[in-house]
Amino acid sequence: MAYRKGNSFYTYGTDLVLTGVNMIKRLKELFNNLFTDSGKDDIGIGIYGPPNAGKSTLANQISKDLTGDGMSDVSEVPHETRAVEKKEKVNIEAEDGRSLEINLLDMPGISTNVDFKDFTEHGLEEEDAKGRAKEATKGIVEAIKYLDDVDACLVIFDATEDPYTQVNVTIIGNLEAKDIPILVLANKVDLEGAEPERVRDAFPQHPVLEISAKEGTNIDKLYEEIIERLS
Ligand SMILES: Nc1nc2c(ncn2[C@@H]2O[C@H](COP(=O)(O)OP(=O)(O)OP(=O)(O)O)[C@@H](O)[C@H]2O)c(=O)[nH]1
Ligand SMILES: [Mg+2]
Repeated sequence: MAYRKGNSFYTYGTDLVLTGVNMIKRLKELFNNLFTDSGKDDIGIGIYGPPNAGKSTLANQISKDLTGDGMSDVSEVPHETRAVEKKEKVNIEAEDGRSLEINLLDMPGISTNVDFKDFTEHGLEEEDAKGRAKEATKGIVEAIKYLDDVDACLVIFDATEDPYTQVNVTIIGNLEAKDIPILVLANKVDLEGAEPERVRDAFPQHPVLEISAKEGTNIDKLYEEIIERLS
């Protein structure tokens, strides 16, 4: 069963690389004060990553495949998911007959700062953009709090983008510090510019699976890996 291996308490201190304004202080406190042992039985698998990496597309792909229903809205506008989306009792089966019941948690995208101008660029009115930015900031805090409740994580990156970002390194670093099992997913390999090997090079300490959440590529392999590595 995929439970946290340690109950350690980490002071992440000055190395926390988020660089936003007041949010940074808040994020530091959250990371530093997460308790680990929740004593629950369900296996919670969180989908973490930066905005637009394809977390919700993947959550929908898995949820539709295994339950018949979708679970999240998908959009090219960043921070579409601004509150944690849950799908409970999703039964994953491997080809050899092994199975695992999980609660799937689609997280808001983690970012260092949220600028409402990122949304006006996508055509939102200024007032709506400011509201979205506020909600997105809350969503990031919620996603970090949920580190307390997840037993394992899928960390998903857009393989067409530079994997060596502060956000990506911070996500991975904090999951490692809390001994949460990780499977890294290099997504969007259907796109011509995808370079999944760069994701592998950036995080050689973790297994990396190449997927296209949109097209469902390697999703069966993902089920095998979840059962193999995260259960
Ligand atoms: N080509 C391609 N596009 C993808 C893939 N996965 C997601 N996308 C697109 O990437 C954009 C963002 O997808 P989402 O699933 O909303 O991303 P997210 O990580 O949930 O984003 P936030 O909720 O904003 O953090 C959408 O336009 C998707 O259609 C993929 O495997 N291939
Ligand atoms: Mg989303």
